[in-house]
Amino acid sequence: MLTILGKPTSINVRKVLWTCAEIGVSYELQPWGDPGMPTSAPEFLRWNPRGLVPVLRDGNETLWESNTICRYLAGKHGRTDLLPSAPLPRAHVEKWMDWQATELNNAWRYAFMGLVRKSEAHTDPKAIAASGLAWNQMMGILDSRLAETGAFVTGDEFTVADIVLGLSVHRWVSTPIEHAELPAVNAYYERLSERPGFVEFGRNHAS
Ligand SMILES: N[C@@H](CCC(=O)N[C@@H](CS)C(=O)NCC(=O)O)C(=O)O
Repeated sequence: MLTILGKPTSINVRKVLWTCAEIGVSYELQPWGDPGMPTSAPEFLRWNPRGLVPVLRDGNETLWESNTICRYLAGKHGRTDLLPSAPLPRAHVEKWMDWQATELNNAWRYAFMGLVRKSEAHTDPKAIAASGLAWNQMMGILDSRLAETGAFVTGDEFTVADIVLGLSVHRWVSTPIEHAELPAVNAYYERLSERPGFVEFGRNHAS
């Protein structure tokens, strides 16, 4: 039995929950990060020294980093549609996931923390505007790619890259910045909404 550690409101936990839904694998969910289950607890830090969710426990093994967990689950269950085994198609999936975790995430953080989380450390209007601009620019890169494929980020097939990017697109759509006109991203959002996992773990959440 798999155990997923992490509150289901977390976007990174929801990547893993959506992946499990696509694969059809069952799990126990322990909502670490919710009140009364702090990720700073010594017990939790033994599983992830960064004190962040999600963490996956599979038997005696422990994994952290959401994108890695999604790839592990696809690989473990032989889902070569979600994560190709051939080196080049697989590298393209990994490329978009790495881009999501680094460039895209760095762009949205300030605007999202200020506008949605109402963080007192993120109230500078200039920094919010700069983050919104950088976020739209990153989403423009995704829009160009989706306009080429007319389907999913690596081509005709839905992969784990679309899970992590789909949740990022939902965050962009649901954050009150001035949104760039990105028709291929909007079409992608509707295409992903045909998948129950995206509706449950993405679209139905506030951000
Ligand atoms: N790079 C990590 C980031 C994980 C992360 O930032 N998790 C947040 C929630 S989305 C967290 O654990 N925050 C501390 C907490 O909620 O207690 C991953 O992708 O797994």
